[in-house]
Amino acid sequence: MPVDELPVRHADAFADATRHPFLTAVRDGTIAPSAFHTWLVQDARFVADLLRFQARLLARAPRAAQEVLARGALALVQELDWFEERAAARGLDLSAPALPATTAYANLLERLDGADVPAALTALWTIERTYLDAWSAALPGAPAYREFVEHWTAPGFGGYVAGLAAAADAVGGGDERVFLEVVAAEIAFWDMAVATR
Ligand code: HMH
Repeated sequence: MPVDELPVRHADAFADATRHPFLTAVRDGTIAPSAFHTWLVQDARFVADLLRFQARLLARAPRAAQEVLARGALALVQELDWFEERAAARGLDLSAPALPATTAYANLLERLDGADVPAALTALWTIERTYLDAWSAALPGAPAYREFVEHWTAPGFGGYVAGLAAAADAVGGGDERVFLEVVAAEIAFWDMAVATR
């Protein structure tokens, strides 16, 4: 099925990943600073893990998917610089150890390295589509967090997500099990941040 049908078909799970209390608290400015800091440090690790997954997927993707994957990989490299700047501005140590949800998500990505290309593209699209919808729920965002909300709600990011959908659909993606595994990992990631006090 087209990947865009997956969030419709699994609306409850998708809502848990994209309408999480973390995001409403970022919108309202009521997020505990420690929870936000945990998210920031752990997400920088996740992006490094995602870059590894995406580079490997690029290496085995069909010609038609190469450009969107290569552009996305470059965006992740630049995002790692951006995370370093944001962390330094807040005095955060990005070398802090991975928490269990981050490690579990990294393990899922490693398992997906071994999945076929349609499944891996479906996973990558799900990863990015959940972030697009999640941060859209936090719009406009409290001033202290607005730059993060803007980062994942910018028009260019929406265009990237649409490009990934086209790439996944072109190879017959739309695996529901993969979608639900990624959505569960996203929920666990927000839960991890909120659990930090
Ligand atoms: C947990 N999911 C998580 N972090 C991200 N940065 C993205 C998705 C989007 O790249």
